[in-house]
Amino acid sequence: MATSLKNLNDYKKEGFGDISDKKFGIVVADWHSEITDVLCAGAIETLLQHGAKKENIFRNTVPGSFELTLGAQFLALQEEIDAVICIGVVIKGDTKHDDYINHAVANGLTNVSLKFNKPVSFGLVTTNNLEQALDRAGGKHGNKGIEAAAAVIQMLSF
Ligand code: RBF
Repeated sequence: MATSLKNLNDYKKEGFGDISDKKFGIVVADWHSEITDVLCAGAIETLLQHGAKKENIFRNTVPGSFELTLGAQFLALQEEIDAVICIGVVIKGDTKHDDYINHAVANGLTNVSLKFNKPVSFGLVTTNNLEQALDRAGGKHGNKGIEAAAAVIQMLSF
């Protein structure tokens, strides 16, 4: 699995604190699961590399990216969860569904983060086609799941 996760070193690690006792919720959308699974693996690997314990990482699945917000809220509501990582892939189609979903998720996750005062990351890959999404899930543009995990780690030591 690790070999498929590229650009592992492309984010800044300065200021990352100890996360060995932190608990992480991950919400993964089932749409385009062949891609969201790779993004999620990148996020989990990053957490482990920075010292998180396997038993403190809780992965949950939602049907599609639109449901990421409620999934994030369910997790953020749990006192023991310190941060939430959200993973989805929305690919543009013939209609404007992508616009509605993407804006709803961006606004929704911002609201959850502010409401619960916890880091909630936006690991939503929004692309024009499948190839662009694959490029961002272990392809030439790295793995955006890694960045989504790195973002919450950094915010935990804000
Ligand atoms: N969910 C995704 O995570 N990625 C998509 O690319 C995606 N495309 C969709 C396209 C259409 C036309 C519709 C109606 C839904 C799509 N969904 C997608 C599912 C959406 O996030 C949500 O799960 C469903 O609308 C049910 O609330």
